[in-house]
Amino acid sequence: MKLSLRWYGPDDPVPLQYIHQIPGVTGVVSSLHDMTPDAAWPRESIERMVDQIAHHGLELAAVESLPVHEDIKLGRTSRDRHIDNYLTSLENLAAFGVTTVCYNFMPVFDWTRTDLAYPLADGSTCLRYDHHDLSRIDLSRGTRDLPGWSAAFSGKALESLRQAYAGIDEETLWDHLSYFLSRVIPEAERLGLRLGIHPDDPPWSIFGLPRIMVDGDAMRRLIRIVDSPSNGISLCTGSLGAKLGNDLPALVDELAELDRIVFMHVRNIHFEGDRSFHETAHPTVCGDLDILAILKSLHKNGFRGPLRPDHGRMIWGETGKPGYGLFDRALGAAYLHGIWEALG
Ligand code: DNO
Repeated sequence: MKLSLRWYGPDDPVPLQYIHQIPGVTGVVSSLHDMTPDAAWPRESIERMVDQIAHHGLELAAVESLPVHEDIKLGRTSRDRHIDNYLTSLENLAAFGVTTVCYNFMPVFDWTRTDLAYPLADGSTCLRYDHHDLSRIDLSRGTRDLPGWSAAFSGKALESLRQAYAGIDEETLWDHLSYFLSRVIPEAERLGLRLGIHPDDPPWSIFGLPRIMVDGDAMRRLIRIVDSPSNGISLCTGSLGAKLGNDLPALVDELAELDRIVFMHVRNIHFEGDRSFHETAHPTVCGDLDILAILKSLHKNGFRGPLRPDHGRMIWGETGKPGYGLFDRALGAAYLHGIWEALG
């Protein structure tokens, strides 16, 4: 596997130089964060990103993410234009040696939490989700009260998006995903790229919006839509693991054997109750997911893709982007590297 860290580009408070100093880390995963999903990614911008990363002795191990325009998820008539842009971006990425691209198909909201600095007994803070707290958030004035999304949507903009989704149930969303994949995957295959869908985080409906990438059955259905090694999964243990009943070591074993895991996000969580959890440090002993068993499943099946420690806590007084500070993710990377080395 290729041990990597997420890097948010030149504005990330964690510099590439520090990432390069973490033992075993050979790459970063990144994106062009100043692009909007309306336009194709220009070659010059991709080249600049790749060069900057290479300049610090690292490789761009995956693009996370190449966002899917909302009109594609909504199945609007403009979707073909946006898919054309997507194909141009893929072609431009392939021209600079990118092989792995992560995306998601979550309506309106990407990952969502109700607390970005939940205090733990040891004085560190972490990300927490509680469905009861989420359901009490009033969206009529936009996302100002939704942690991490405060500036994203005005009340009006959000209302019109929610109305657009009112007629879209899970099956319709699957249709829209199938349409997208049937156009994009053959091109990706031709370009030597592997696309990996990120599971929905959390893996259940929020704010009445449909969410479909929630469990093993959804992953199995996804890979059958277009049967190609380019149609894969960015398997995030913390996202899928939040749903009780998702047996991660078994699922990872099954999907890795089929060679459909193209990218791994590894993090641990502690269940608090029904649709309620908080994130913990990465080791198995710190949370409710068996991280060692998950890595064993990957190793057994010869996983060679990028793998990154996902969200860390804030420790040692660090401040920064919630989930994406340096210290706890670096500890996570060292832990994952150690396991991999021990597996031989
Ligand atoms: C959260 C991340 C997600 C992920 C996207 C992929 O920390 O895992 O934001 O990048 O869902 O499209």
